[in-house]
Amino acid sequence: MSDKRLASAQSLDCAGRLIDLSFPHVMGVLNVTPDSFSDGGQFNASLDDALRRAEAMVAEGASFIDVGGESTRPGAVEVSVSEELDRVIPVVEALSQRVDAVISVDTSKAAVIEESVRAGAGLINDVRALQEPGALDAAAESSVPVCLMHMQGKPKDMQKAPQYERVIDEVLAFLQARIAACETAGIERSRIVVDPGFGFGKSPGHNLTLLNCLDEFQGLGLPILAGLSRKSLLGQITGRPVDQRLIASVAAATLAVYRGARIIRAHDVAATLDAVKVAQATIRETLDE
Ligand code: 7PJ
Repeated sequence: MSDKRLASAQSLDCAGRLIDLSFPHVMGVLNVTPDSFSDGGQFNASLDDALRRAEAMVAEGASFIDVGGESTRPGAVEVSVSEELDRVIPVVEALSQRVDAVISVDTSKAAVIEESVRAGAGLINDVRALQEPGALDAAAESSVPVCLMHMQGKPKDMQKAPQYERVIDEVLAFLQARIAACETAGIERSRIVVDPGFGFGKSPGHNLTLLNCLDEFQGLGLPILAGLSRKSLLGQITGRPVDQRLIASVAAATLAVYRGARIIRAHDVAATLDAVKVAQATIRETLDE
């Protein structure tokens, strides 16, 4: 098919697990920050909860589980390396042995990248696009793919006054520069995924332009990941609080896949996967199975 939306179909080798990108995948979100579990952060209960939650998301069809030990929500403060290691590594170790999915780690820190890959992670998802000290080399020395995300500013104040001349061009230029930096460091293009970073230093208008023009990112020739699940943009559009954004999240996921995203990062895996299948079937104008 000559459709431009299928031009970058390829596969990702995630520590031995092959992800076929000729169809879109869902990445389930697993936060392991202390406030994300009902016990208030007590270690064993957290680990158990994390495992159960991950297993449920895989049963719903998640191909990736994205483990995050640092909150990057607007206004969030940074955590120390040792704190992040303590939160993330036991979960990655347990999940990589017990869960039938690629374990992705949402981190920017070199030490967390190194230890996560050693513990069995199959993808590094960095909202800072490997710009922190040592992160590029740590990722290069591993053999797993990396997701490079665009962010303007830092989580602490990124939503205060986001500004762009032309948001698409600037996000594209940033990603191109980070792809070049990766290649120079020895990370081949076959290991790179890109993400415009919805909600990371962007106004509602910037986010909507990026979503509507997501297909322009296909010119990079790399798989596109999109994360819109429950984000404040959807609250601004619908007027709904974060716990009532499922339907808006599913609508946004559908649009993202229709515009070329291959991996959708989402909290609600089953619903998102159905949406992704509708978008994919529409792109192909046929059923895959
Ligand atoms: C994203 C992420 C995203 C990638 C978060 C939240 C904020 N990683 N980590 N893309 N968002 N690659 O889920 O609301 O959009 S944390």
